[in-house]
Amino acid sequence: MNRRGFTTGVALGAVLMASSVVLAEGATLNVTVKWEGKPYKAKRMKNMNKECTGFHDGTPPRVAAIATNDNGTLQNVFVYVKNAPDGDYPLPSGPALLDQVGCMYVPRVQGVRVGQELRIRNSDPTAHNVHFTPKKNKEFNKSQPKKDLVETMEFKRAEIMVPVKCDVHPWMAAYVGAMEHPFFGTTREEGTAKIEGLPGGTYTLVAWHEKYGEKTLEVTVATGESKDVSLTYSRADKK
Ligand SMILES: [Cu+2]
Repeated sequence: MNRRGFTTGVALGAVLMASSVVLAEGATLNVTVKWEGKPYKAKRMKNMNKECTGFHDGTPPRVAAIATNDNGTLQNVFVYVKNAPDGDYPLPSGPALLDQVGCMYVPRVQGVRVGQELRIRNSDPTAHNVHFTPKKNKEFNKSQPKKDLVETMEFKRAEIMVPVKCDVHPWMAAYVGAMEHPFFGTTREEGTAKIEGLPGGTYTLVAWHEKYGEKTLEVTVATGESKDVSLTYSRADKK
């Protein structure tokens, strides 16, 4: 390596180290999204066609829009810090994935970074049509006629949330949040999301659910602190 290349390498290493130090020293928010009341038992889908029902051993799956967990939490809630400071936050090293499995989107709700590659895969032996209907980004509408086909896209602007639908199967729905910063997460089977590397400060934490809308929480954290916070939804929140 020539002298110039070596210098560049050292400089780049220093920058990478500096950013990881900032992330390591930042605050952590351990977010739990609670569900108040009885667990929600979704009905089985009535409108799933025969071919797709066949991918589920002939029994249609439950409607996926509202899913509660046995530990009293709610799934598929996108949580994010609203007023995060501007920064040059590195993108994740790998792409995000929106899969189509059994004529359902997996995951149903997720966040990706602006400029991050989002792969859209058809894991079903049938045709899907992936249709993003954003307001601030460009519309994306592509058919995926065969199993294992992969399309890629990326968002140019931050947008919460971008609906995704399949023009072949009207029950299919997904929501993708495009974020300028890494301070977000989505609740799954544990009902929790971890936000790490947040600079100390006072923030508005926002929770978004497709049927129950938004909740907000003011949170103050110090650099290096790890804080447990929670937001609570109930049936009364239905939009
Ligand atoms: Cu489809």
